[in-house]
Amino acid sequence: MAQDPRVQSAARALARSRRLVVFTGAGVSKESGIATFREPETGLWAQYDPMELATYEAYVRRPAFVWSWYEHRFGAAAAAAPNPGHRAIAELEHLLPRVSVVTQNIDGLHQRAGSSDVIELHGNMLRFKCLSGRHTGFVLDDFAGQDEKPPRCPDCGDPLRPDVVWFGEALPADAIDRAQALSAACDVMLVVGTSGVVYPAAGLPFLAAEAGATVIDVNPERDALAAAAEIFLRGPGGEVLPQLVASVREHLTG
Ligand code: BJW
Repeated sequence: MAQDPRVQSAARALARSRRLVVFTGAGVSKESGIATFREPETGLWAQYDPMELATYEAYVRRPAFVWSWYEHRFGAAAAAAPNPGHRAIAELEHLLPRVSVVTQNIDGLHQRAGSSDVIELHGNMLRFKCLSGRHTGFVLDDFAGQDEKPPRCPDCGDPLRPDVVWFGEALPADAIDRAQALSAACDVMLVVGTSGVVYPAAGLPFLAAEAGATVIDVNPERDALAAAAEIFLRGPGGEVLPQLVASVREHLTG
Protein backbone atom coordinates (compact mmCIF):
# COMPACT_ATOMS: atom_id res chain seq x y z
CA MET A 1 0.00 0.00 0.00
CA ALA A 2 2.90 2.39 0.77
CA GLN A 3 3.83 2.31 -2.92
CA ASP A 4 0.23 2.76 -4.05
CA PRO A 5 0.15 6.04 -6.05
CA ARG A 6 -3.20 6.95 -4.46
CA VAL A 7 -1.67 6.68 -0.98
CA GLN A 8 1.23 8.79 -2.17
CA SER A 9 -1.01 11.51 -3.56
CA ALA A 10 -3.20 11.46 -0.41
CA ALA A 11 -0.05 11.74 1.73
CA ARG A 12 1.21 14.65 -0.39
CA ALA A 13 -2.08 16.52 0.06
CA LEU A 14 -2.01 15.85 3.82
CA ALA A 15 1.61 16.92 4.18
CA ARG A 16 0.70 20.29 2.61
CA SER A 17 -2.45 20.75 4.68
CA ARG A 18 -2.76 23.82 6.93
CA ARG A 19 -6.31 23.02 8.11
CA LEU A 20 -7.27 19.37 8.19
CA VAL A 21 -10.67 17.97 9.14
CA VAL A 22 -10.93 14.24 9.82
CA PHE A 23 -14.57 13.14 9.49
CA THR A 24 -15.33 9.70 10.88
CA GLY A 25 -18.10 7.15 11.18
CA ALA A 26 -18.71 3.76 12.75
CA GLY A 27 -16.20 1.99 10.46
CA VAL A 28 -13.23 3.60 12.24
CA SER A 29 -14.24 1.81 15.46
CA LYS A 30 -15.04 -1.56 13.87
CA GLU A 31 -11.52 -2.85 14.51
CA SER A 32 -12.05 -1.99 18.18
CA GLY A 33 -14.94 -4.47 18.22
CA ILE A 34 -17.77 -1.89 17.99
CA ALA A 35 -20.49 -2.80 15.49
CA THR A 36 -21.30 -0.56 12.53
CA PHE A 37 -24.92 0.21 11.59
CA ARG A 38 -25.59 -0.55 7.96
CA GLU A 39 -23.25 -3.33 6.94
CA PRO A 40 -25.18 -6.38 5.76
CA GLU A 41 -25.53 -9.07 8.46
CA THR A 42 -23.16 -7.53 11.06
CA GLY A 43 -24.56 -3.97 11.16
CA LEU A 44 -26.84 -3.06 14.07
CA TRP A 45 -29.63 -2.00 11.73
CA ALA A 46 -29.42 -5.39 9.97
CA GLN A 47 -30.39 -6.95 13.31
CA TYR A 48 -32.57 -4.30 14.97
CA ASP A 49 -35.20 -1.83 13.77
CA PRO A 50 -33.79 1.68 14.33
CA MET A 51 -37.32 3.07 14.72
CA GLU A 52 -37.78 0.77 17.76
CA LEU A 53 -34.47 1.77 19.38
CA ALA A 54 -33.06 5.05 18.15
CA THR A 55 -35.98 7.47 18.38
CA TYR A 56 -37.42 9.51 21.24
CA GLU A 57 -40.83 7.91 20.64
CA ALA A 58 -39.37 4.39 20.98
CA TYR A 59 -37.77 5.38 24.28
CA VAL A 60 -40.99 6.82 25.68
CA ARG A 61 -42.89 3.70 24.52
CA ARG A 62 -40.46 1.12 25.91
CA PRO A 63 -37.85 2.80 28.16
CA ALA A 64 -36.57 -0.37 29.87
CA PHE A 65 -36.13 -2.16 26.53
CA VAL A 66 -34.24 0.71 24.89
CA TRP A 67 -32.17 1.29 28.05
CA SER A 68 -31.09 -2.36 28.19
CA TRP A 69 -29.99 -2.22 24.52
CA TYR A 70 -27.85 0.84 25.26
CA GLU A 71 -26.58 -0.69 28.49
CA HIS A 72 -25.13 -3.53 26.44
CA ARG A 73 -23.58 -1.07 23.98
CA PHE A 74 -22.07 1.29 26.53
CA GLY A 75 -20.57 -1.71 28.30
CA ALA A 76 -18.91 -2.67 25.00
CA ALA A 77 -17.70 0.90 24.40
CA ALA A 78 -16.23 1.19 27.91
CA ALA A 79 -14.40 -2.13 27.45
CA ALA A 80 -13.11 -1.29 23.95
CA ALA A 81 -9.69 0.21 23.23
CA PRO A 82 -8.68 2.59 20.42
CA ASN A 83 -7.28 0.75 17.38
CA PRO A 84 -4.36 1.70 15.06
CA GLY A 85 -6.78 3.79 12.94
CA HIS A 86 -7.75 6.01 15.90
CA ARG A 87 -4.10 6.26 16.92
CA ALA A 88 -2.94 7.22 13.41
CA ILE A 89 -5.55 10.01 13.34
CA ALA A 90 -4.34 11.25 16.74
CA GLU A 91 -0.75 11.21 15.46
CA LEU A 92 -1.64 13.62 12.65
CA GLU A 93 -1.93 16.35 15.29
CA HIS A 94 1.81 16.05 15.92
CA LEU A 95 2.63 16.38 12.22
CA LEU A 96 0.27 19.05 10.90
CA PRO A 97 -0.55 22.59 12.08
CA ARG A 98 -4.33 22.28 12.60
CA VAL A 99 -6.29 19.07 12.93
CA SER A 100 -9.92 18.75 14.02
CA VAL A 101 -11.81 15.47 14.28
CA VAL A 102 -15.53 15.58 13.51
CA THR A 103 -17.10 12.28 14.45
CA GLN A 104 -20.53 10.72 14.21
CA ASN A 105 -19.40 8.12 16.74
CA ILE A 106 -20.62 8.09 20.31
CA ASP A 107 -17.93 5.80 21.78
CA GLY A 108 -15.29 8.35 22.88
CA LEU A 109 -12.46 6.36 21.26
CA HIS A 110 -10.89 9.30 19.39
CA GLN A 111 -10.39 11.15 22.67
CA ARG A 112 -8.99 8.01 24.30
CA ALA A 113 -6.54 7.65 21.38
CA GLY A 114 -5.23 11.17 22.09
CA SER A 115 -7.09 13.42 19.63
CA SER A 116 -7.59 16.72 21.44
CA ASP A 117 -10.08 18.58 19.24
CA VAL A 118 -13.01 16.19 18.77
CA ILE A 119 -16.48 17.37 17.76
CA GLU A 120 -19.16 14.79 18.56
CA LEU A 121 -22.06 15.31 16.17
CA HIS A 122 -24.28 12.53 17.55
CA GLY A 123 -23.42 12.84 21.24
CA ASN A 124 -21.71 10.33 23.52
CA MET A 125 -23.24 7.15 24.92
CA LEU A 126 -21.22 7.33 28.13
CA ARG A 127 -22.91 10.63 29.02
CA PHE A 128 -26.52 10.85 30.17
CA LYS A 129 -29.27 13.44 30.49
CA CYS A 130 -32.85 13.45 31.74
CA LEU A 131 -35.72 12.93 29.34
CA SER A 132 -36.66 16.61 29.39
CA GLY A 133 -33.04 17.52 28.57
CA ARG A 134 -32.94 20.03 31.43
CA HIS A 135 -30.21 18.16 33.35
CA THR A 136 -27.18 16.96 31.45
CA GLY A 137 -23.65 15.70 31.90
CA PHE A 138 -24.27 12.64 34.09
CA VAL A 139 -21.88 9.68 33.96
CA LEU A 140 -22.41 6.03 34.96
CA ASP A 141 -21.08 6.60 38.50
CA ASP A 142 -23.79 9.22 39.15
CA PHE A 143 -26.49 6.52 39.29
CA ALA A 144 -24.44 3.38 40.02
CA GLY A 145 -26.46 2.58 43.17
CA GLN A 146 -29.87 2.64 41.45
CA ASP A 147 -31.62 -0.61 40.51
CA GLU A 148 -34.33 1.01 38.40
CA LYS A 149 -33.98 0.74 34.61
CA PRO A 150 -33.76 3.32 33.24
CA PRO A 151 -32.32 5.05 36.30
CA ARG A 152 -33.75 8.36 37.49
CA CYS A 153 -32.21 11.78 37.01
CA PRO A 154 -30.49 12.72 40.32
CA ASP A 155 -31.82 16.30 39.90
CA CYS A 156 -35.46 15.94 38.80
CA GLY A 157 -36.38 12.24 38.99
CA ASP A 158 -37.21 11.92 35.27
CA PRO A 159 -35.89 8.82 33.51
CA LEU A 160 -32.33 9.21 32.25
CA ARG A 161 -31.40 8.58 28.62
CA PRO A 162 -28.06 8.37 26.82
CA ASP A 163 -26.95 11.77 25.54
CA VAL A 164 -27.03 10.71 21.89
CA VAL A 165 -28.87 12.05 18.85
CA TRP A 166 -31.75 9.87 17.76
CA PHE A 167 -33.50 10.05 14.39
CA GLY A 168 -35.61 13.18 14.09
CA GLU A 169 -33.66 14.98 16.83
CA ALA A 170 -31.56 18.07 16.17
CA LEU A 171 -27.79 17.74 16.40
CA PRO A 172 -26.18 19.84 19.18
CA ALA A 173 -26.11 23.32 17.59
CA ASP A 174 -22.57 24.16 18.71
CA ALA A 175 -21.25 20.88 17.27
CA ILE A 176 -22.88 21.06 13.83
CA ASP A 177 -22.21 24.82 13.50
CA ARG A 178 -18.52 24.36 14.24
CA ALA A 179 -18.27 21.24 12.03
CA GLN A 180 -19.82 23.12 9.10
CA ALA A 181 -17.53 26.13 9.59
CA LEU A 182 -14.42 23.91 9.78
CA SER A 183 -15.53 21.91 6.72
CA ALA A 184 -16.03 25.06 4.65
CA ALA A 185 -12.59 26.36 5.70
CA CYS A 186 -10.41 23.23 5.54
CA ASP A 187 -7.97 22.48 2.74
CA VAL A 188 -8.11 18.68 3.18
CA MET A 189 -10.86 16.47 4.58
CA LEU A 190 -9.99 12.90 5.47
CA VAL A 191 -13.17 10.82 5.65
CA VAL A 192 -12.99 7.43 7.37
CA GLY A 193 -15.56 4.67 7.80
CA THR A 194 -18.92 6.21 7.09
CA SER A 195 -21.63 5.13 4.68
CA GLY A 196 -22.43 8.83 4.23
CA VAL A 197 -26.20 8.48 4.29
CA VAL A 198 -27.19 10.21 7.54
CA TYR A 199 -27.78 13.95 7.29
CA PRO A 200 -26.86 16.63 8.14
CA ALA A 201 -23.48 14.96 8.94
CA ALA A 202 -23.14 13.46 5.44
CA GLY A 203 -23.30 16.94 3.92
CA LEU A 204 -19.91 17.92 5.40
CA PRO A 205 -17.63 16.32 2.73
CA PHE A 206 -19.71 18.01 -0.01
CA LEU A 207 -19.35 21.34 1.79
CA ALA A 208 -15.58 20.82 1.94
CA ALA A 209 -15.32 19.76 -1.73
CA GLU A 210 -17.43 22.72 -2.90
CA ALA A 211 -15.11 25.06 -0.97
CA GLY A 212 -12.10 23.61 -2.81
CA ALA A 213 -10.74 21.10 -0.28
CA THR A 214 -9.22 17.78 -1.33
CA VAL A 215 -11.47 15.04 0.05
CA ILE A 216 -9.82 11.68 0.76
CA ASP A 217 -12.12 8.76 1.58
CA VAL A 218 -10.96 5.60 3.39
CA ASN A 219 -13.39 2.68 3.37
CA PRO A 220 -13.28 -1.03 2.48
CA GLU A 221 -16.39 -0.42 0.31
CA ARG A 222 -17.55 2.38 -1.98
CA ASP A 223 -19.83 4.69 -0.01
CA ALA A 224 -22.24 7.53 -0.76
CA LEU A 225 -19.47 10.13 -0.43
CA ALA A 226 -17.60 8.92 -3.53
CA ALA A 227 -19.02 11.88 -5.46
CA ALA A 228 -17.25 14.31 -3.13
CA ALA A 229 -13.96 12.39 -2.86
CA GLU A 230 -11.00 13.09 -5.08
CA ILE A 231 -9.01 10.16 -3.69
CA PHE A 232 -10.54 6.86 -2.57
CA LEU A 233 -8.36 4.51 -0.50
CA ARG A 234 -9.97 1.10 -0.28
CA GLY A 235 -9.34 -0.83 2.93
CA PRO A 236 -9.93 -0.92 6.68
CA GLY A 237 -8.94 2.19 8.62
CA GLY A 238 -6.70 0.20 10.97
CA GLU A 239 -4.53 -0.82 8.01
CA VAL A 240 -4.77 2.14 5.63
CA LEU A 241 -4.37 4.98 8.15
CA PRO A 242 -1.06 3.89 9.75
CA GLN A 243 0.43 3.49 6.24
CA LEU A 244 -0.94 6.84 5.18
CA VAL A 245 0.44 8.60 8.25
CA ALA A 246 3.85 6.92 7.79
CA SER A 247 3.86 8.25 4.24
CA VAL A 248 2.90 11.78 5.44
CA ARG A 249 5.83 11.64 7.86
CA GLU A 250 8.18 10.66 4.98
CA HIS A 251 6.93 13.57 2.87
CA LEU A 252 7.52 15.99 5.74
CA THR A 253 10.99 14.75 6.61
CA GLY A 254 12.19 13.58 3.17
C1 BJW B 1 -14.99 0.56 7.61
C2 BJW B 1 -14.44 -0.51 8.25
C3 BJW B 1 -13.13 -0.36 8.65
C4 BJW B 1 -16.50 -1.05 7.75
N1 BJW B 1 -12.52 0.79 8.41
N2 BJW B 1 -14.44 1.71 7.34
C5 BJW B 1 -34.98 11.37 4.47
C6 BJW B 1 -35.93 10.50 5.05
C7 BJW B 1 -36.06 10.36 6.42
C8 BJW B 1 -35.25 11.08 7.25
C9 BJW B 1 -34.32 11.91 6.66
C10 BJW B 1 -34.19 12.08 5.32
N3 BJW B 1 -33.19 12.96 5.06
C11 BJW B 1 -32.68 13.33 6.22
C12 BJW B 1 -33.37 12.71 7.20
C13 BJW B 1 -33.17 12.82 8.60
C14 BJW B 1 -32.29 11.76 9.20
C15 BJW B 1 -31.50 10.98 8.17
O1 BJW B 1 -30.44 11.37 7.73
N4 BJW B 1 -32.02 9.82 7.76
C16 BJW B 1 -31.41 9.03 6.69
C17 BJW B 1 -30.90 7.71 7.26
C18 BJW B 1 -32.41 8.84 5.61
N5 BJW B 1 -31.42 12.50 10.08
C19 BJW B 1 -31.78 12.79 11.32
O2 BJW B 1 -32.85 12.43 11.80
C20 BJW B 1 -30.81 13.64 12.11
N6 BJW B 1 -31.50 14.75 12.67
C21 BJW B 1 -32.08 15.68 11.92
O3 BJW B 1 -32.02 15.68 10.70
O4 BJW B 1 -32.72 16.64 12.66
C22 BJW B 1 -33.49 17.63 11.98
C23 BJW B 1 -34.09 18.50 13.07
C24 BJW B 1 -33.80 19.85 13.07
C25 BJW B 1 -34.37 20.66 14.07
C26 BJW B 1 -35.18 20.11 15.04
C27 BJW B 1 -35.46 18.75 15.04
C28 BJW B 1 -34.90 17.93 14.04
C29 BJW B 1 -30.27 12.86 13.30
C30 BJW B 1 -29.48 11.66 12.86
C31 BJW B 1 -29.08 10.86 14.09
C32 BJW B 1 -28.37 9.58 13.72
N7 BJW B 1 -28.31 8.74 14.86
C33 BJW B 1 -27.58 7.50 14.77
C34 BJW B 1 -27.76 6.74 16.10
C35 BJW B 1 -26.97 7.40 17.22
C36 BJW B 1 -27.18 6.74 18.52
C37 BJW B 1 -26.79 5.30 18.53
O5 BJW B 1 -25.71 4.90 18.08
O6 BJW B 1 -27.57 4.52 19.04
O7 BJW B 1 -26.19 7.78 14.51
S1 BJW B 1 -28.07 6.47 13.40
C38 BJW B 1 -26.45 5.90 13.04
O8 BJW B 1 -26.06 6.35 11.71
C39 BJW B 1 -25.51 6.61 14.02
C40 BJW B 1 -24.34 6.97 13.15
O9 BJW B 1 -23.60 8.02 13.71
C41 BJW B 1 -25.00 7.31 11.84
C42 BJW B 1 -24.08 7.20 10.65
O10 BJW B 1 -23.65 5.90 10.44
P1 BJW B 1 -22.16 5.60 9.96
O11 BJW B 1 -21.22 6.05 11.00
O12 BJW B 1 -21.96 6.12 8.60
O13 BJW B 1 -22.14 3.99 9.99
P2 BJW B 1 -22.60 2.97 8.86
O14 BJW B 1 -22.81 1.66 9.51
O15 BJW B 1 -23.72 3.51 8.06
O16 BJW B 1 -21.34 2.90 7.89
C43 BJW B 1 -20.12 2.29 8.32
C44 BJW B 1 -19.13 2.40 7.18
O17 BJW B 1 -17.88 1.90 7.66
C45 BJW B 1 -19.49 1.56 5.95
O18 BJW B 1 -19.36 2.37 4.79
C46 BJW B 1 -18.45 0.44 5.94
O19 BJW B 1 -18.09 0.01 4.62
C47 BJW B 1 -17.30 1.12 6.63
N8 BJW B 1 -16.35 0.20 7.30
N9 BJW B 1 -15.41 -1.51 8.32
C48 BJW B 1 -13.16 1.80 7.75
N10 BJW B 1 -12.52 -1.37 9.29
